[in-house]
Amino acid sequence: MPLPKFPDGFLWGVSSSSYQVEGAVDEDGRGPSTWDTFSALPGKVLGGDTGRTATDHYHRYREDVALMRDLGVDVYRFSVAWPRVLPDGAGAVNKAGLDFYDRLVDELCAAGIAPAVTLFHWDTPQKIEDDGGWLNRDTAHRFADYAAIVGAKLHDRVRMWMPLNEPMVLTLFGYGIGAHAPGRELLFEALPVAHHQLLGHGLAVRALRAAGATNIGIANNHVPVWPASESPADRSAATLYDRIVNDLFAAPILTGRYPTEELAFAMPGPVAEDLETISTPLDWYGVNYYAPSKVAAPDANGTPARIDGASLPEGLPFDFPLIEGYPVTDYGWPVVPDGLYETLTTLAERYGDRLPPVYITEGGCSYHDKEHDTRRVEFLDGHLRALHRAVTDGIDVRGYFVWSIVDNFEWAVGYSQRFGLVHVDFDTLERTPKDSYHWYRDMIRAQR
Ligand code: IFM
Repeated sequence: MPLPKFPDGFLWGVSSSSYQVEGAVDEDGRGPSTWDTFSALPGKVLGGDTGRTATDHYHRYREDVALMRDLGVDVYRFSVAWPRVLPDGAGAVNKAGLDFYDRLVDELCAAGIAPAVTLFHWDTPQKIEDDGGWLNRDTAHRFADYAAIVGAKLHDRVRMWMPLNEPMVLTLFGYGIGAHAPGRELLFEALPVAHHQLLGHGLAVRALRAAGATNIGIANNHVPVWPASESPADRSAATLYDRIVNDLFAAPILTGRYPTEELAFAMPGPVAEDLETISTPLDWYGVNYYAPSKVAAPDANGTPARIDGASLPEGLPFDFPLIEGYPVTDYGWPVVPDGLYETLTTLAERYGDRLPPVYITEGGCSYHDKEHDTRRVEFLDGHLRALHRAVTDGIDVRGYFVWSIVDNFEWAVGYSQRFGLVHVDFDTLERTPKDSYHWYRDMIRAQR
């Protein structure tokens, strides 16, 4: 059955990020990022994979833009690598690095594709990390300086801006449990990382506007949190997790407040003043949705919690039992299209008219099929039907971006997971569109 019609003007897009696709990590003056450092450490990334070559998008961007043009997307969301523009994170601009994005934006515009720019998708300049990284308040100001530089160069052609991608992941996985760069295991001591990213976001929104940029949002990931049981212990663990993964990153931006007094108290100040900057009004709000999480209180026997099959450090007040009764992707994530509907209705309930128009800035799945990825087609079809229900119920959603246009470097699991509409042979770098690419192309045509 064809998908129901989405509202006129609904944007169809695809997403990627710099470290996951670009490669060329030491070309044309790019400085090192935390992901170069982290992925070079033995045992940090599955198979010892790194983003050194990735999909070689830095050299093959014309081929990738041509694939997107033939796909018929309205918009391409990509990220600018901070260490490509400012090799030390601050100071002298690396013109060759900035020129790469200038050429990419021109190529997209010539293909009739609107550029949507993320300024930070986790590849912190190593020098910034050496100076304290996101635990250091000064990083928020350096980030805003960088935003001003990119804004000044590209604002005349970029259609959508998002300073940050998924600040929750950098906070929890990067600084909380050490599964991502920079590999710190600070548990709750990582909370200042959330505050400094949020402050950096607010400062960057203002810097972008001052540079002439318009249409600014954020790409925040949201997770429906399901308590493992009705027991008070499981319910309270789930509520705490929900506050941390969802509201901690949405409430300050949308309401100018932290979701709980305890969280506000854990943040470095001046918190009230910073919240005014953080809640600088946005033009839209981006939601990345993949799957719900089931949350329980920690195991009474002290068995360490596990997530996605990996052990978590001791001392966390949650455990993550498997969600059963749903198909799973090849990454083991449950396929729950209704979770997208739940995410959107929860956001609308919690934030009401403070929630600006929404874009789904990421949605997708990892399957290993090279060409005939029927399961990805079913995944996308199901999620778009759930999204349509939310739109019909009155939630103002204005676009959907598939993660991702091509298979790419999937962080701590390297090249073992494939999220692309286009298969990449990581030996030859040959691109082969999958069935889902053709399905998405036909669906977009039918929507017009
Ligand atoms: O690959 C990531 C992306 O970088 C951020 N959102 C989730 C994707 C799939 O894990």
